[in-house]
Amino acid sequence: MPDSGGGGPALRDRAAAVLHENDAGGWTRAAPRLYPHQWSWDSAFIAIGWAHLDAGRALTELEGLFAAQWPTGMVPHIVFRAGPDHPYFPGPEWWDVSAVVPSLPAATTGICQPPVHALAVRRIWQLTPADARPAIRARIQALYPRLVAWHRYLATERDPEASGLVTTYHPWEGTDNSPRWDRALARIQAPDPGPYTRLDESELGDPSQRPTNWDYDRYLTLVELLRKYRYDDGLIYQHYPFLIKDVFFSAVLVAANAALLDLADVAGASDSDRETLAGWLDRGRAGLAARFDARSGLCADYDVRAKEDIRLRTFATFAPLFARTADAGQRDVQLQLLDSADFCGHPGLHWRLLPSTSPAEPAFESRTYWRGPVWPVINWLLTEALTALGATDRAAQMRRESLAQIAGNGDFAEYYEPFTGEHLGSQHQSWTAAVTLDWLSAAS
Ligand code: 2M8
Repeated sequence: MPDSGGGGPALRDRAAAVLHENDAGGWTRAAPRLYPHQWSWDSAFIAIGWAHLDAGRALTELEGLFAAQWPTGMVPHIVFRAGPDHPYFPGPEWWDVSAVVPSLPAATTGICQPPVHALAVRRIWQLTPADARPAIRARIQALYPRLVAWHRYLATERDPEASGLVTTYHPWEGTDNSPRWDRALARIQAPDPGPYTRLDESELGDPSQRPTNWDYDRYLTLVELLRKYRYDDGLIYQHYPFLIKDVFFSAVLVAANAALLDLADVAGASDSDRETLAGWLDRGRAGLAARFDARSGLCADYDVRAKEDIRLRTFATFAPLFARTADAGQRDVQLQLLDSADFCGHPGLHWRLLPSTSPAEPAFESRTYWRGPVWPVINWLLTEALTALGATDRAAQMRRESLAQIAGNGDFAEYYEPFTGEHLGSQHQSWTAAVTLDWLSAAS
């Protein structure tokens, strides 16, 4: 009998049903109502879920996303695919991308999200049945150059210093209202995006879980500035106020470069691509090592504009683990920190899972989005990393507790209150269902 974390086969069926329910025909809504379009890193996790049901459908998810890749190589954070019956704020008019990139098949935003996509392609290939391999291999070969171009964009335009660290331009490039961005947002001069009406608060029914209007004023002001600089990375680097060397984003890129190297034979990658990927991988690891403090065990983001470290205890602290560090010293210090009272060893936690912000941080808020709650996708990335690092017992425990947390009720919540385990945010969140499918199969 598979260890299904308390959910049994029924949990698998329910997770699969969420993906089918959110399937809009070749692409999957991130959530049925709150997030009705195609989101970039959601799609990558979603493809991992689809891979357990249908490898071809999984690849279609990514092919559709990469069809909206920009000429720079950037994969946009949202592809606006849902029609007018599915409102979302802010919509395409706020980004006005067609003025700059007229050739795209659909409207998109002008920023990006962590590059989980190569991890998804590797999982799809691992799960492809033998008889489907020739067809799937051909499709991976076609997609591979686009993945390399995406990583090249991150390694060059988003890292003009060649530091190995990706510069992010906006809180929406992953973890919206994380306290990691508070000081940088507070420095934005005269934020005034003009009048706007948010939809998320009424959609969710509990505004206290969402970013505040103070946050949204700044998010939208940043969008206006990006539009003003016509999404030109050079101009943004010269003039724009929000530039962060994001260690979590950078760690995902390291893991994704390793995944592309793993796929190199399948994809028939050239020697030059292999060399380039290996170079980015080494540089990424060195960049993270430079942000790591062996005494505290913390890995810190860096605010390029303010020239200051962002020393906060959040999930991003564990960037070296997420990047599957090859340095045993870093690994051991971080594994200890992970189970310390500041993180998973906090006595009040309902499950021993990594919260988005440490309960010991003054900015911690247990019910508010990226300021405290547990996010299954982050814990999925961590279980993958722990497994790769040989901490297999800890990974298995995290997987079991994650499944138990999700199985508590059939809603596949977006995020979870760390002390009570309460299910929060959107329901039927696609990426929660997707990682459930992956964890269940690992447990069998
Ligand atoms: C959240 O972000 C969107 C904006 O992109 C929002 O708050 O409206 C974040 O959790 C983000 O990481 C995620 O990709 C997105 C869709 O699940 O929702």
